[in-house]
This record gives sequence, structure tokens and C-alpha cells, in this order.
Amino acid sequence: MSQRDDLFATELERISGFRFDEPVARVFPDMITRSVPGYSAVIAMTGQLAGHYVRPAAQCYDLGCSRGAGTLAMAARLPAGSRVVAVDNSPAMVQYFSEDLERSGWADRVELRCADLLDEKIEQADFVAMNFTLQFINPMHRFALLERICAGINPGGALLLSEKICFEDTQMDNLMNELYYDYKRSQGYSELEISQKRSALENVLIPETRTEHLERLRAAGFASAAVWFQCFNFCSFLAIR
Ligand code: GEK
Repeated sequence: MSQRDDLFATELERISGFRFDEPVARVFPDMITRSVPGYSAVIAMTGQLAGHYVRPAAQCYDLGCSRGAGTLAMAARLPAGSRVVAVDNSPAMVQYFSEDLERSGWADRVELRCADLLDEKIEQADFVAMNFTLQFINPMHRFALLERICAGINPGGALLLSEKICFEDTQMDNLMNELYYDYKRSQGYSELEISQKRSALENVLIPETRTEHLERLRAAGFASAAVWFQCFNFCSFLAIR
């Protein structure tokens, strides 16, 4: 079971860059639910979209699966004989997820890989989900990764991409950040927790604008791409191969 996220609740002498290590993995389900407005809607729709796109005996991917919320939502909606390949390069996340997976009843539909998704082959996918993960990939590698994902998706298949975004308009960017911090306050995070986590994520989580995402998805080979969901500065795109 996940514990309550209090990792940034006491004043830290030194704030180092955010890492997906054991303490983060331990509290992760609580952390992401209280930190990403709209997270539960994105996870539920990840399952619905997998059900829509994945054909019997086909495969789909969850890239940056963490503790597997999206993977399990997908597994529950797959037709007979299909499977989800779930990839994460954090050994702690994969360890916790493998324990959760055994208890879930969906283990036979999931292949869990502890690997860097930059090295992972993506092939013959009817559907790929990459929820809140591209934002942690070095921007230099993002285009090539999206090109590889597109090439690995079967014609008619789709990519679901969810990200924290920023806005070209500074006033709107500031407003969305303020609304986002209000959301975190409403979820019980203190000012100290919000500011220490923000420092830890600096230069680790690198957001881009909606326009940058949409243009790059098309340039990477997707026939069409659109926003299907947004809550403040969290946005989810659907790109069709
Ligand atoms: C969810 N999708 O619950 N290779 C593989 N995994 C990576 C890499 C990489 N190069 N870089 C980062 N990760 C999940 C939430 S969390 C988002 C995704 C967040 C993994 C990293 O280990 C972490 O588990 C995940 O991407 C990002 O819907 O914490 O905001």
C-alpha cells in the first residue's frame, strides 16, 4: 500500500534534484494523486482508450509506468489475448509495481520491464500511453523518441501523451501556476512542501507549451494530434498514427 507523501514536509538542509528513488516510490500513488490535478480522469481514460484501440491478441505500452496506475487501467480494458508492456527505469518503482501487480489479478496481461525507455524497442503497438514522463526526458532526445514511438505504432493506432505544460503568455503561465499551487494547498500540502518540491523539480521536469507538443507530434509522423483534456497546466494529447 502507498503511504502519505510527507517527503518535503520538514525543512531540508540541502535540496537535491528530484529522483524516482525508494522513498518517492513508496509514497508515489499518494504523491501523484495530490500533485496532478485531473490525474484520476487521465488514468480512467487511459483505460478507456486502450479498450478502444487495442485489438484481440495485440499489444500496447505504458512508458514511464511508475507504480502502474495506467497499466492496470489498460489491462482491465484489454480484449482477450492482448497485453501491456510496462516500462520504467526506476528499480524502486518497478519493485513496488511488481508487488502491486501480483495482488491486482492482471499479472498475466502485463509484461513489466525495468529499462530506459530511450533504449527500449517499441513495436507493433495498437496503443501507447506516456503519462507525465516525457517531461523528465532530456529535451534533446524528445523528438527522436516520439519518432520511434510513432514508427512502432500500427496504422490506425494512437499515442496518449500527458504532460505538465507551460504557456507562451507570462501572465497566463503565472496564473496557471498559482491555480496549480492552490490545488496542492487544497490537497493538504504546506507552503514549505510546495516550495521545496518546486526547487527539487527545477531543471528535472522541463515543461513545454501545447503548441510545441502538437507541432512536434505532427513532425514526428503522427497524422493528427489534438488536446483531449486539460486541467490548469496539466494537459493530455491524443495523436493518431
Ligand atoms: C502514472 N505514468 O502513474 N526511462 C524509463 N522511465 C523513466 C525514464 C526513462 N528514461 N525517465 C523517467 N522515467 C505514471 C507516472 S511519473 C510522473 C509517471 C511524475 C519514469 C520515472 O522513473 C517515473 O516513474 C516516471 O517516468 C514519471 O500515470 O512523477 O510526475
